[in-house]
Amino acid sequence: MTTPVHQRIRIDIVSIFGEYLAPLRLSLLGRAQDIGLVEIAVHDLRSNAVDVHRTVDDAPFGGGPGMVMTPQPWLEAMERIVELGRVRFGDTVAPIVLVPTPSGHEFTQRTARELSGARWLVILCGRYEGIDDRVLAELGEHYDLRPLSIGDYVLAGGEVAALVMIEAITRLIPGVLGNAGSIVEESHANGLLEYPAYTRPAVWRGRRVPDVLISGDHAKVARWRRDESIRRTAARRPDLLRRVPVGSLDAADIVVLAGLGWRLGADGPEPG
Ligand code: JCQ
Repeated sequence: MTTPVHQRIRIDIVSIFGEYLAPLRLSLLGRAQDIGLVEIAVHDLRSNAVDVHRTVDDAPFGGGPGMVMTPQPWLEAMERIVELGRVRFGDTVAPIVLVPTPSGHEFTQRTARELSGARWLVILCGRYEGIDDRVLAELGEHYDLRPLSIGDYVLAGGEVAALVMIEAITRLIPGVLGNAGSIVEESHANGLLEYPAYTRPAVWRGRRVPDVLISGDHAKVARWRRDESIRRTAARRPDLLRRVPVGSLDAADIVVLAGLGWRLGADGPEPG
């Protein structure tokens, strides 16, 4: 996997609760905007509503609880955003449109890595029971549209999921994190969870840091960390361990797995 070459990334966000996105100004991302690495604009969906009450939702056809977000303001918001973007980009760049939703494809580190190479993202934050599906049908015919889920739970709206995606994506852009050397993808880079980390003091409340970490034997440290990653993944995320490519496991890994009651099947590690 090569690191994409970077120009500034533009992110347009549509929401009815722009205040939810205030944390985007803070910390690393705030600084990334100050130095021009990242440009973020928040757009109020309601400014595209047509009626005096600025309505953006309505009862679902077919009945049932809750409200559905009405289609027209979304399309107008998108048209305005694309018009503004054209001023900046001309016709050379097309946006990737992200829609946070519990019904989306899984957003993973791989997704973040791919999207960290994009020039222009538009994120549509829905609320209530979701957005009228014709919006997705329409946008899907004109743009690279990605309904994405950050996990199997339901939030009150897409804003927090948008914050999660933006943080995961932008921290991979060179310069955004500050220390380029520490853009390690840690957990999930090698398909295993990260090994445990320790710092001083070497003894704290009677708990000693594992001796191997103070031994100065770098090969032993690397082996210990690898073993701990495997142990931790088996205990906490057996689903991930099953998907580790057989070719990425060495003889010592297979011994550790055996000690945990895992064997090597044709499709990868298997418990029992
Ligand atoms: C995202 N995992 C959960 C909630 C409807 C677009 O329609 C809706 C969006 C949301 C917000 O997203 C989530 C979510 N990943 O709840 C309901």
